[in-house]
Amino acid sequence: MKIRAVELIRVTMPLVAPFRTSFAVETNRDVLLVRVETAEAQGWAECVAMDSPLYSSEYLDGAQQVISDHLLPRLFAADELSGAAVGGLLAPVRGHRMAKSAVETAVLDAELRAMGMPLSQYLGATATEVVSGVSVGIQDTVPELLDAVEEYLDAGYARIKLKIEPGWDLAPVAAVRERFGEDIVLQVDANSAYHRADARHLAQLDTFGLLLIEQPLAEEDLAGNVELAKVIRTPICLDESIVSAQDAYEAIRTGACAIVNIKPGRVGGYLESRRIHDVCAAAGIPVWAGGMLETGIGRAANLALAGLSNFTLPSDISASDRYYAQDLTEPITMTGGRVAVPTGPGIGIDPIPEVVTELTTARTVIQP
Ligand code: NPQ
Ligand code: MG
Repeated sequence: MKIRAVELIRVTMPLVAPFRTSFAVETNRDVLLVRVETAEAQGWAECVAMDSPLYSSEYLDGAQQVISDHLLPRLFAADELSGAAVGGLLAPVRGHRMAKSAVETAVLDAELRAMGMPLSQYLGATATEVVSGVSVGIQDTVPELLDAVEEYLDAGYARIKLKIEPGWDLAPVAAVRERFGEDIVLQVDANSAYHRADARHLAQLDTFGLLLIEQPLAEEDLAGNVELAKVIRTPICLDESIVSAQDAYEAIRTGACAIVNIKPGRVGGYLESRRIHDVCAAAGIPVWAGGMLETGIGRAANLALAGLSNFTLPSDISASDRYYAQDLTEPITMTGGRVAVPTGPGIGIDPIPEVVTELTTARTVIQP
């Protein structure tokens, strides 16, 4: 396989409601789509970096520049390109995993479409549907939070994740438990908003029967989680801290986490995601599929991955309408708390050209 051209498309997606986390309030999701053209097929992927480097150090303009100036030239220079070869070709470039993931996924999608093979099959997924959870942003008041949670439970979501930060943690969690009872599956995500010194405070969450607490401490503070785990009983799950299979191995070995959230963008792609899945499976550590407010393009690919056997906890893969009134693809839907794994070749879904055109803010074509 050889690449003929790559198109980089920037799209702005209005969110159905602002999404507030401990690091930002988003009202629009800026997205970078990567379209790879080969003689046999085209492949699509979505770069999950945010417009600002607030979730992690990557951001969209930076990712786009790395893709055009540093990643694509290395792929153009290769004689026989395949999805599996991309990782090795891009390895000399340090970091920039979200950029690498988008490029690798688009190449893989083109290859699999040409072969007629679904990504789920290529990755070794066995499930045909994935348990769907929802991530609920920080609200201005507890009553507003309760309304939001009620709406998602009524819609059928199988698990609720509350975003937390200092000042928005014990009271909202207590109120949700009080209102909806012990039976709802509930977890929290701090996006690195706490410090080691908050251990005693976080231990107060133990009374609420949470499935897990996600990324309580700074990305770099693996050892802090080992200390925290001695003080709290709620299982610690890492998101931002795990950017490779090596990290996952180290975090598990040292006791920094009991659960891992896998986001392909964060770790450099679907193949590294599978390696993390395998490392965790071998260690008896459950994993689940995270989300980065993807459009249907990224969401479809995440579903393929989430079909692997050690994805045993509910995902952050919600329906399209959780975030977007109009998705770039046919909407991904949730019924009975589950979302279907796509069955078509490659990522199994196509962007709707008119919708992409309407929401596009910039596009460039890069050729060998
Ligand atoms: C998480 N996602 O698990 C992330 C963080 C996150 C669904 O909670 C724009 C782009 C806004 C990416 C907000 C969920 C975002 C974003 C939050 C990612 O930590
Ligand atoms: Mg998270």
